[in-house]
Amino acid sequence: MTAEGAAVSTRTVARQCTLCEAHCGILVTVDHDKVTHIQGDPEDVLSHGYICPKATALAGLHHDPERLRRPMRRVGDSFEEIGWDEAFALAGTRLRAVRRRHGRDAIAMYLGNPAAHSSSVVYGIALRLALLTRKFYSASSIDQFPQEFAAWKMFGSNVLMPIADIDRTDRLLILGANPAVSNGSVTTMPDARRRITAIRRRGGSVVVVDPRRTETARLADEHVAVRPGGDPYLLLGMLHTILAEGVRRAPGSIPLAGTEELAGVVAACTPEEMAPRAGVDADTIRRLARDHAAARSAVAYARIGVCHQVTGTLTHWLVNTLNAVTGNLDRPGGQMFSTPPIDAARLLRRLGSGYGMWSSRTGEHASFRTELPVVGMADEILGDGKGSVGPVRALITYAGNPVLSTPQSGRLDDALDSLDFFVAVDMYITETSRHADLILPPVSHLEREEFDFLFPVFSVRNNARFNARVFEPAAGALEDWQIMSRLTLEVLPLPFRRQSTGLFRALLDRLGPLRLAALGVLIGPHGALRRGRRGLTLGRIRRTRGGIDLGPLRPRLQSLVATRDRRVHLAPPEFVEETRRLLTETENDTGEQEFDLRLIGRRHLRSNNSWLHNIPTMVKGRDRCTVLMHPDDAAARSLVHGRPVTVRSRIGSIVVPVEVSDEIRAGTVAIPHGWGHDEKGVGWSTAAAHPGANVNLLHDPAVTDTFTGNAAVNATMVNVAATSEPSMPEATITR
Ligand SMILES: Nc1nc2c(c(=O)[nH]1)N[C@H]1C(S)=C(S)[C@@H](COP(=O)(O)OP(=O)(O)OC[C@H]3O[C@@H](n4cnc5c(=O)[nH]c(N)nc54)[C@H](O)[C@@H]3O)O[C@H]1N2
Ligand SMILES: Nc1nc2c(c(=O)[nH]1)N[C@H]1C(S)=C(S)[C@@H](COP(=O)(O)OP(=O)(O)OC[C@H]3O[C@@H](n4cnc5c(=O)[nH]c(N)nc54)[C@H](O)[C@@H]3O)O[C@H]1N2
Ligand code: SF4
Ligand SMILES: [Mo]
Repeated sequence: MTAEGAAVSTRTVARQCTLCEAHCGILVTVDHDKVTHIQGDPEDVLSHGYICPKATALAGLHHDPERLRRPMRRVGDSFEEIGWDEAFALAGTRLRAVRRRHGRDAIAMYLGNPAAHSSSVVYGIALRLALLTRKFYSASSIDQFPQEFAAWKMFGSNVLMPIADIDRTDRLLILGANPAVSNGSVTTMPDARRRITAIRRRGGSVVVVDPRRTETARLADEHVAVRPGGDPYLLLGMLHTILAEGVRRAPGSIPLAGTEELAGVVAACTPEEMAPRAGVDADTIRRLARDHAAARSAVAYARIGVCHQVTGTLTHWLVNTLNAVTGNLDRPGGQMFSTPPIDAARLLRRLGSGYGMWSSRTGEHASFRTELPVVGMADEILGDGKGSVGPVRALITYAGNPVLSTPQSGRLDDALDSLDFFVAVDMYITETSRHADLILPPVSHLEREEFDFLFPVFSVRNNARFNARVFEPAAGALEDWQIMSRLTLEVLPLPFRRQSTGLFRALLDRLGPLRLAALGVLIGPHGALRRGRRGLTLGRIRRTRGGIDLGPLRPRLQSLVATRDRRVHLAPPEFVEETRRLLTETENDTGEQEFDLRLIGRRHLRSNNSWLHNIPTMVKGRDRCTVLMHPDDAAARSLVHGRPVTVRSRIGSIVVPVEVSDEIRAGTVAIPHGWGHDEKGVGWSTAAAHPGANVNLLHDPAVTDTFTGNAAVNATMVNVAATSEPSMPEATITR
């Protein structure tokens, strides 16, 4: 599309922002080869013109001189540019040597968050399959593993994570999510603020359960300042009240199994019993239950705040169960499943969960989804004499910065240096990739042309949108999928390697994610193969500016459910057993009086996990890597707003400014993740000038969700004291 009336050199391209799950539609205006403006696309069928401040960072990223454009090979303490052919040959030789000497499990792979935001991810999975390694990790094990595990046990497949139909609900109960900032996750809701406000405007109500009075809580009718980790008790108390008053089933929905067992376990969970554990009074628990049951439609939606708890899986089970027993499962305004153009959930639901197929070398963690929890990655590399397999000797990271993103007791730095070979597929020299022997940078997000496989599955409305290229890739530049495909060829056990590589390469180059997407759309539920001439093709989606709206979510669990008896399981035995065990546990006494505050996380509108801090507009203004603390807690420690403090846990300590505010529950403190850019040798100077501190140095990798090994970074006990650290300037914090 070319803007009318503008000079010929100016053009505007409609595409999506691929920085977070919301995937908002954007209009990118370019003058010659420079982005001059990015705005929301009012014609986008999902985001209707909304964007957050991060969207403009796409321009900063594209033009960032520090973004890598050529492969970099380590020489001593620095890097030098090399050609692609040389780079892949080097990767191939070194990876194959490691495999020959130490076996296939000696090569590990970490797949990071941004990989999921590009259809290139399917080629990442191909590489993973070609490696045949059991040491595979991803951001999912510091993210939604608990949600997937609960879905597997209840609906028969981990891919069947229900989403909140917030555009039609009459009552929204949010636990441990801050969509006003995150714009939704595993429920894609661009412009969450407007969508949440709309619930109230149409006469519905919104309740936010969160230890912090968040940006979302400020939009709600009610904020319930739960104790961190208190959610399962709150939900058990609510279920006790509801079951005493009778289970409802969504009309036309599939049978629910296990209601009696469920009633058995919640019988003892009176609101009075649960109140002290939840940190919420009994009357509130009872009222929240009755309001949820009485609403015309209602949906409980929980996300990262509760995933990052030792009770992550249990809480997501209780959330789904609360929706089911109030007749809100698979029903408009409740918890639903999408019907996306590429029906990934339907295609993948029979694959099995890969739970317990193998375990970590220490035996501590079982595989899930055929991967191991990332909290154990440093251990796996460093080895420790325990375990039956040798340590990991080589690593491939793809779009990940685990040094900042994952708790590894601060040992990942050392672990990465001890590897025989490390290749990072990343466009920056980060806290992680600075340890690599080879860095392979993909094109910038604006040089990609693709069709998203994943997030339409989690959208609040069915839709099909194409992502157009703003710039042609620079000469010789490669997309992630091309890098993945070349690495795959290098590690495949090909006969006559030299001769056959050319042939396979030509084949893979011809395929590509776009061709796969075209096929997926064609055979999908809206595709031309099923719907005839009115049906979708990739070409039609591509030609439709702003995408195609495919209507509201439709009840479809009956056709998706993958349990053997085709019923929804409300009382999986292992969840019931774990609940009984928790209920007999006396108050969480860690025996560590020394650590008297509970540390949780928080996200900010201008941050995106570990990697937007090199864009000046994303770090300007106030210091955001602060420890947020209640005035009573600050006063008890004589701490002054804005001054540096030392936050210490059992395993580490960091120095950050203290931010005093009554928006956080007393006894709780919050620090954002993704900071700590002051490591030697990183290639992002703006980030390094606004370093913040790495909160994951405080979190204990041994503290995980009981069922999945997902990192439980909202369950860490810390203490906070004034520091005399001389290097720390006093921060300006404006509110
Ligand atoms: N304490 C604490 N830790 C957390 C969290 C928390 O709440 N608290 N949240 C967790 C969550 S939910 C997540 S998802 C993880 C995320 O953690 P990671 O998986 O490490 O993901 P990012 O931090 O987003 O890192 C992205 C890296 O990918 C690179 N990159 C960006 N785009 C591309 C691309 O298109 N291609 C390639 N090849 N590289 C790219 C960036 O330069 C950056 O180095 O962090 C987790 N860590
Ligand atoms: N701006 C921005 N947007 C993002 C990201 C980002 O880094 N920045 N990251 C993206 C990613 S990878 C993800 S996974 C999503 C996450 O999306 P959200 O789940 O919405 O993430 P958070 O904003 O971290 O919200 C978690 C909330 O849980 C609360 N919490 C902590 N502990 C508990 C507890 O025990 N109980 C309850 N009830 N609440 C608790 C925290 O106070 C916080 O408000 O966001 C995505 N969007
Ligand atoms: S919410 Fe912001 S970062 Fe996320 S897709 Fe929309 S514009 Fe991009
Ligand atoms: Mo995430």
